[in-house]
Amino acid sequence: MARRSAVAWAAFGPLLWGCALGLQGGMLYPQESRSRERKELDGLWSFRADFSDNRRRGFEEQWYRRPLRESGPTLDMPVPSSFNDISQDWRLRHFVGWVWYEREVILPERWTQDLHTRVVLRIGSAHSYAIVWVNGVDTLEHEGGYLPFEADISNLVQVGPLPSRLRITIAINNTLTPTTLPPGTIQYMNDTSKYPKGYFVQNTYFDFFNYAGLQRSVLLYTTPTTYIDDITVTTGVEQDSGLVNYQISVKGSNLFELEARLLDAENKVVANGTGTQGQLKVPGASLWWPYLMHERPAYLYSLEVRLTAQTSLGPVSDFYSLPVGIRTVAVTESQFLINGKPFYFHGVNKHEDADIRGKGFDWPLLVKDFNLLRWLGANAFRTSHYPYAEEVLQMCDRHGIVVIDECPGVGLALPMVIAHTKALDPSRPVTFVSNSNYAADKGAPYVDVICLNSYYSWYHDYGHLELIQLQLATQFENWYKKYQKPIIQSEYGAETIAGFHQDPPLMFTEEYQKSLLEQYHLGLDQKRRKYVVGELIWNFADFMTEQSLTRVLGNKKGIFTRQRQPKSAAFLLRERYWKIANETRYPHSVAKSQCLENSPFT
Ligand code: GCB
Repeated sequence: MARRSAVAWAAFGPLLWGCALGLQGGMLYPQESRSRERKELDGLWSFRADFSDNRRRGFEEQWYRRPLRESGPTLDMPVPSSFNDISQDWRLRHFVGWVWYEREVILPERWTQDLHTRVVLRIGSAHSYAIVWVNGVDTLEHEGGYLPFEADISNLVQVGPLPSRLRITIAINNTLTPTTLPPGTIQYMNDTSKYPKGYFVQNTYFDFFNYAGLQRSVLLYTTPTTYIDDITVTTGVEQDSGLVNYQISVKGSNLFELEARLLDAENKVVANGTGTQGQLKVPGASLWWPYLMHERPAYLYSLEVRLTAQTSLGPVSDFYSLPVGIRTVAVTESQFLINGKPFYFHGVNKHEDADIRGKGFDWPLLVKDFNLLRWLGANAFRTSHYPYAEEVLQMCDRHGIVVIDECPGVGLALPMVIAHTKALDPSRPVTFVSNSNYAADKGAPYVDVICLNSYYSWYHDYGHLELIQLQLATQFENWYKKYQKPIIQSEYGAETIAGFHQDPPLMFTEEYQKSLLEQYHLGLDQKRRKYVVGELIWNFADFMTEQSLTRVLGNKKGIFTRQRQPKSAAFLLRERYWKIANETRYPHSVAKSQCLENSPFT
C-alpha cells in the first residue's frame, strides 16, 4: 500500500537467462535436446487441505505413505493454479496452513532402466513452504514461493524391479511469518467473548492476495549422469564486435570435453570455443535491442554447448542450447543506456494474477498480456512484487521487453540486500523502490537508479488533481539534487471502477484516472529529457487483494480490468507510449517495422 513504506528490491535489464553469476552450480531451465527429455505433470492432481485445529493431521497420520485418497476425501485440483478460488468452499479461499497435493505418474521404461540417465523432479514454484515425497520417501524441502526447485530422484526410480507408478506427494504451507518472503504475522484472537478458541488471522503487509499452491508447472526431466549443470553468460561490445563470455559447469565426471558454438538466427555458426570458459567474438554482431527502439529488436543468438565425457559406464554426451542476446547496459548520472543509447522506460507494473486461476501460470493469459503490452507500446515492465515464471522472462527476451525483476522482499528495507544482489550478478543495475522521504531513504545511496512511487491526488490531497504537477516537480527535484542518479517514476495511478463515469471527474471514475494520468504526464514531460528515465503505471490490470475498506473486490488501479478489457486510460497511455517510442527510437531513419503494425506509430 502506498501509505506504508512499501519497498522492494529489483535487479533490472534485458536478458535474464543464465544470470546466476557467483553461485555454485545452477539450475538450467529444463529443455528437450538430443540428450534430454521432459515429461510435464500439469493437469489434475488430488488435493486436500488439512483443516485440523493444529493443521498437522497430515503429518500425524503420515498421508504421504499411501495414496492420498486412502486417508480421506480428495478434491480435483488443477496444476498450475492457486487453490484459493477453485472450489465453492469459502474456507479454502481463506485457508492458512498445510495443503496436500498428489499425482501418480508412469515413467518411460528407459528412465527407470538406463543407468546413464538422471531423472529430475522440478517444481516451478510452490507457495510458500513445500515438502516433497516420492513414493513415500522424503525427497525435498523448499522455502520461498516464487522460484523453481528440483531434486535428482534417479535413485528412487532406478531400484530393482520396475516401479509401475511413481507417486509424488507435495505438502505446501502458505503461512506467512516475520521470517518468510514476503513476511506476515499470525495473530491469535484471545478474547473468547468474540472468537472461538484457537482463532487466528493471517496479517500481511502488502497489497495483493496471498494466492498459494502449485502455481507453476511441475515436471520431470532427464539428463545424462554426466551433464551440463550451468551456463553463465555475460556479453559486451568492442568496436563493432559482440563479445560473449561463457562459463560452464559440469557435474558427474572430471573427464570431459566441452565445445561451445554460437549460432546466429539463421543457424549459421559465427564463433566457437572449447573448455569450461572462454570468450566468443562476433565481428559485426547484431545486438539485442528493446523493441520499438530499433528496426531489428530482440536479436538472439544460440549458444550450443556439447559435452562429451568418459564415465565408468562408457561415453556420454549432453547438449544444451541457451539463447543469448548481445547487449550492454550502463547507467550514468542522468541516463539509462542500452548499447550506448539512452533508453526511456515507458511501461507497466504487473501481477501474475487473473480470474479463478489466481496466480496460476497460464499460456493464453501470458500471450494475451504480451499482445496488450505491444498494443499499448509498453517497452518494459516490473515484476511486482516477486519473481515471475521463467517462461515470462523468456518471452521478454524474445519480444524485446526490458524487465525490472523484483525479489519477493516486498516491505523489507535492508540495504545489505543490494550488496548480495550485486554479488550474485554484477552485470545488471540494481534499484530499490521507495516511497519514503528523500532525505531519510535508506536504499537510495546504494542503487544505480532511483525508483519512486507516489500517489498524488489519490492517497494525498485526494480529488485535487491541480496539485499533481507542483508536487511531482518537487519530488523529482529533491531526489535528484540529493543523489544525482537517474529516476524512474515506478508507480502512480488511481483506483478506477470500469464503467463508472463522471464529468467533471470524480474519484473512482474512468475520467478521474485519465485526468490524473494527464497531470502526471505533464509533470513527467518536464523532466523526461533531463534525468527522469522512465514511467511505469500502477497497474497494468486490476488484481485481487485481501478484503479491506479501501478495496472493492481488489485493487482497481488497472488500466485493464482483471479480464484484460481496456478502461479509458488505456487509450490515453497508448497514445503517449507510441508518441514517446517515435521520439526515442534508434536509428531515427528506420522504416516502420513489423511489430509496429496497427499502431499509432507513424
Ligand atoms: C504501492 C505498492 C503496491 C500497491 C499500491 C497501491 O506503493 O507498491 O503494491 O498496490 O501502492 O495501489 O496502493
